[in-house]
Parts: sequence; structure tokens; C-alpha cells
Amino acid sequence: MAAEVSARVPMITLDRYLRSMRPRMDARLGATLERIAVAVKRISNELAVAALRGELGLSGEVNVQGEKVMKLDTWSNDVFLDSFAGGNPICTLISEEIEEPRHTEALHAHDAYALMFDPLDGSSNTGVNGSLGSIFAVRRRKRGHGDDIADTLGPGTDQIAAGYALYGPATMLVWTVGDGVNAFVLEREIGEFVLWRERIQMPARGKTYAVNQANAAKWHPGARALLDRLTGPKDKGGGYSLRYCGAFVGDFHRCLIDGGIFLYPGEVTSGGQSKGKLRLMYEVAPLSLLAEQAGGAGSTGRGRVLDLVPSTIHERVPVYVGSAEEVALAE
Ligand code: FBP
Repeated sequence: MAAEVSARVPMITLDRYLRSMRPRMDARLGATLERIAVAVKRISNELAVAALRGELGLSGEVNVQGEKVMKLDTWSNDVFLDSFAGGNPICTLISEEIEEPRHTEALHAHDAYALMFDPLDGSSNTGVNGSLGSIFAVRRRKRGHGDDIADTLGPGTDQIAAGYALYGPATMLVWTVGDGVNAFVLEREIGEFVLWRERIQMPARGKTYAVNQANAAKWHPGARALLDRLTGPKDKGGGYSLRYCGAFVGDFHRCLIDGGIFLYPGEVTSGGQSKGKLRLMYEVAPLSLLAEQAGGAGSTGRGRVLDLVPSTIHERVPVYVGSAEEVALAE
């Protein structure tokens, strides 16, 4: 009994861990991650009872992407906006659910960051109690920025922090500030995120691939060739199993822990190559930074995601992300 109890005593909470990273990590970045953690706790609690509160299903709205918005998309978006309403240190908010960037009222002297986020990833899973997530990234804003957000439209290497929350059997918060990937689990008894693993290394090679195979006929032949290889005979580099949960975060997390690859290829249209479905600024670039920080990779199929310079905040890109060997094969 004594051994069992003492084994559970060391508990490194998120705030304690962030404080231990100072001064090599900017305190404002720590404050931002703590605010995100509060938003994630609120969303996690709400998801657990949303069905009982009649909050599943469509809100009747259509977002800037032309997608039908779930009630929980809107709710989660409001929680993120509320968490950063007062500015300091976030002065610009870019969300999947809002057409234009939202600038916070009070511009404090040391406001210097923009937060881009997907408040509820995998929202088609809300009605079926499937995996869901939130994705975020932080970028610096130059002084005297105002409403012109050109300074946030740099390559993914400009991200100074990125991460996601995974709402599964456990709620997890996984993030990087450019110094490895750390994962925390929500300890509901005390309402704190507790360190689970730090400096996670993604296996160089996996055994699974995640893709909506139903679109294969519309893909670039290279993407189909990849699928043929992964599903081909084991002795020819194949023998992979398909695992697809319908939430980018859930599929990415599997790659992070067990290796493998997630892909959402572009579709070849009469007008040439389409851009795929997923958004660069608040889905693909943040998870590609995490992949690289864990020894994996993120590619568009033609090159490194983090080198891409977006032209708009809601830009879509094809993505191949996960273990280094599979992403290299995809390219
Ligand atoms: P949102 O739910 O945030 O719009 O994200 C897009 C997404 O749901 C990803 O999470 C997921 O990987 C993909 O779309 C699923 O797309 P499809 O239904 O075409 O397989």
C-alpha cells in the first residue's frame, strides 16, 4: 500500500512544468499555454455531458469554409475567444470558425502574439461520441501591427508554439515550444494537467496509415501509388493496417505514439491539382511542427509543410504527416 501510494505522489502539473522552463521559455508563452489549458478543460467537461444538454448536432450555421457548423463548434470557438478576450499576450485570434482575424480590444504594450486555432477538430464525430480535438499555434506579431496580418502569414517555421488537445477516453494536451514535444493528461480529480511524457520521439516507421480512402479515385497518381505500397505485400514494404478515426488530431496522435502516417491528399480536378481539405494555418502547420519536433515529418507530397508561405488564413493544403520513413516514401 505505502509503495502504491508513494508511486502516485510525484505529480508534475502543467503550471509547475512551465515555470521550470523559465527563463529559457518566454513567460508570456507559458501564460498562453495555461490559458489554452483552461479552455481545453472547459471543452472537455462540456463534451462529457453535451449529449445530456442537447448540444449535439448542427447549429444551422455555415462557416467560412462552406461547412455546416456543429453547435459544439460554435461553443468551443466561444470558449477560446473568451479565454483570450482581454488580450495580453494574445492580440490577434485566427479561428477556423471565423472569416476574419479578431483583434483584442486593449493592445497592451507587450502584446506580441497571434493565436491561430481550430476549436473543435473532427466535428463530424460530435454526434457519435468519437475522438475530437482542438489544434493551436502561436506566432509573433511585429510592433505596431494593427489589423494588417501580413506579419502572421509567414512560413510554418515562424510558429513559436503549437499543440493540440485530444478529447478521447482521457483528455490530453500535447505541445511544443520548439524544444521537443510534451504530453499532459487531465487528472479530473484535481482538475489539473499532469505530465505524462516529455520530449516524445515518434518511431521512425509505423505499421498503420490513416486516410479517407473513399476519395482515392480523385487523387494524384503518386498518392495512389503510396496506398498500393502500404497495402501491398509485407516483403515489399507493405503490410500496413488502416486506422482512421475521422479526427485529424486522433489520427495524428496515433502516429506520434506508435508511428505511421496520416494523409489527406489533394484531388486532381479538371483545372489541375486541388488543395485537399485541411487548413494550413491552424491544422496542418501546427501538427507538422509537432511531427518535426518529435523526429517525424510533415509534407505536402511535394515539399516540407513548414516552408510553405500561406496566401490566406484559411488556405487548404494536401498533407502527409507522421513517421519520417513513411513521409519520405510519400514524397
Ligand atoms: P474539422 O472538423 O475541424 O473541420 O476538421 C476537418 C476534419 O474533420 C479532420 O479532423 C479529419 O481528419 C477530416 O476532416 C475528415 O475528413 P473526411 O470526412 O473527408 O474524411
